[in-house]
Amino acid sequence: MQKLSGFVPIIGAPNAGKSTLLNFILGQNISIVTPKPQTTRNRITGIYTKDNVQIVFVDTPGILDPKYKLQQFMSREIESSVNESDIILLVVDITKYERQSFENLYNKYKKDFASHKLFCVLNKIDTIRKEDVFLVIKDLSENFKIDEIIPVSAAKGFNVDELLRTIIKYLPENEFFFESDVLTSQPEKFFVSEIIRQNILKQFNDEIPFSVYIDIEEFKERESGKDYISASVIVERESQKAIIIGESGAKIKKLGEYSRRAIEDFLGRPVYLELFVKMKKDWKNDEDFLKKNFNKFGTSVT
Ligand SMILES: Nc1nc2c(ncn2[C@@H]2O[C@H](COP(=O)(O)OP(=O)(O)OP(=O)(O)O)[C@@H](O)[C@H]2O)c(=O)[nH]1
Ligand SMILES: [Mg+2]
Repeated sequence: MQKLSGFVPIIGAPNAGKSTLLNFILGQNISIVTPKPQTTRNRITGIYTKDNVQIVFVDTPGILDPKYKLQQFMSREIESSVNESDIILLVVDITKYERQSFENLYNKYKKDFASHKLFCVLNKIDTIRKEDVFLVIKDLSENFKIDEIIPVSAAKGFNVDELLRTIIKYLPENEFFFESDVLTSQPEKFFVSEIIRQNILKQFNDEIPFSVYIDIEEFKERESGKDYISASVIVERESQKAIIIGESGAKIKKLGEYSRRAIEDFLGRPVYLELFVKMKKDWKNDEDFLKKNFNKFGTSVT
């Protein structure tokens, strides 16, 4: 049978449910999800292979107007993913749909949308009435050039099979880009750093999760005994160090325990995790730091 395959970036506003959708399609939590916007920072490849079909999904950070350098780097992840795509999935949180904000977002990528197939995925339909879903579909189809509009619930998995069937209809004939059993092109190190960041997003509030960069300094697989992982939690101000550490080290201890358990679940083997807290002043605006570190663990698409 002729093989069909293509690149399908998943883009949309922060918190729309892009990573949830990718995880549901793959049946594995490869992209971290939290209730906080700006959870995803890098593009993350998730490869769906079935029979003669391979869809290379690329989860991306939420679309925003960059206010600091880290956000510029995050925005470039979206641009490069969109450039290399066959079909673009624009995910919209239907509960927040509003014509004007959709139009602003649409205009930002208008050129890319005009030169690619565009699907609008209306997510979170589990939380609103059917009549309201139809109203949004009507508004979008009357006012924007969109190839397909597909309502889903990524969290519950409603209608995701229909989304997959429709993507497959549009896929070009192509050889596969990856071996059939490969799920992602990011290395284990990247996922380890993301799991620690996810636990920081869960345990800390305000600016802390957004001020943190996780560096995996050592990752040693050991034939006998547990793997050894040492990671630095890099903050941007001295005062944030004490917050991460907590009274008598209580906070960092909890962070270490929760992260270790989640890393062990992900890797399927026991690990020894050591965490250090370091400060790199204002790293979010430090071009050199970001150039060196932002894509350190290899998040390029191929
Ligand atoms: N009710 C409901 N909640 C959802 C659905 N999909 C995602 N969510 C929730 O929405 C929140 C954000 O989900 P994410 O998948 O992290 O969203 P994202 O678009 O990847 O966000 P960023 O990475 O920050 O851009 C989480 O709390 C999810 O559980 C859905 O279909 N229904
Ligand atoms: Mg995300």
